[in-house]
Amino acid sequence: MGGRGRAVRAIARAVARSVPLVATLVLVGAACSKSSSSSSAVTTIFVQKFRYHGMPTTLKSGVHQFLFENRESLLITHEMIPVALPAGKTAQDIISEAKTKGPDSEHEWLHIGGDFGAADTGAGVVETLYLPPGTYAIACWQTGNLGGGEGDPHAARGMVFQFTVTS
Ligand SMILES: [Cu+2]
Repeated sequence: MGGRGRAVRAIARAVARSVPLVATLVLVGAACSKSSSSSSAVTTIFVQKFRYHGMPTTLKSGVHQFLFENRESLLITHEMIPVALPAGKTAQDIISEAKTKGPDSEHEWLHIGGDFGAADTGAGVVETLYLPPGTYAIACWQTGNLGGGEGDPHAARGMVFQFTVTS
């Protein structure tokens, strides 16, 4: 597991240096094939038109690895920040708070994996998370508009996806 952890960090550094996505995908595959753990699948999640695609609504508790890709057609920065939803809260609460309080509303939510890096159009970021059972969401509080300029945080525009982790 330690070797794999180093590989994951190496991939994260490679992504940070904006190595082309194809190379990143090959590295992810190599890291995956060496692992004997059953919880090592890499789930690809991509964003298009301010919506997350490919994120399961239910996951088993454990270590999960996600490749978050920005597949917009125009230049923009997106992020995939995993947060825990307190009892009674839903993705709609994240959207509502982002609408009324703006980008700072991000800090109202418990960040379960820290602040993962953002991805510009054409790039990807690998996120490794330990997920205990519970209710979570991924969301984006970036404020750019497609092709340039600034606007409401993307969470206010609906870029939030809720999911459940079971034991
Ligand atoms: Cu975004």
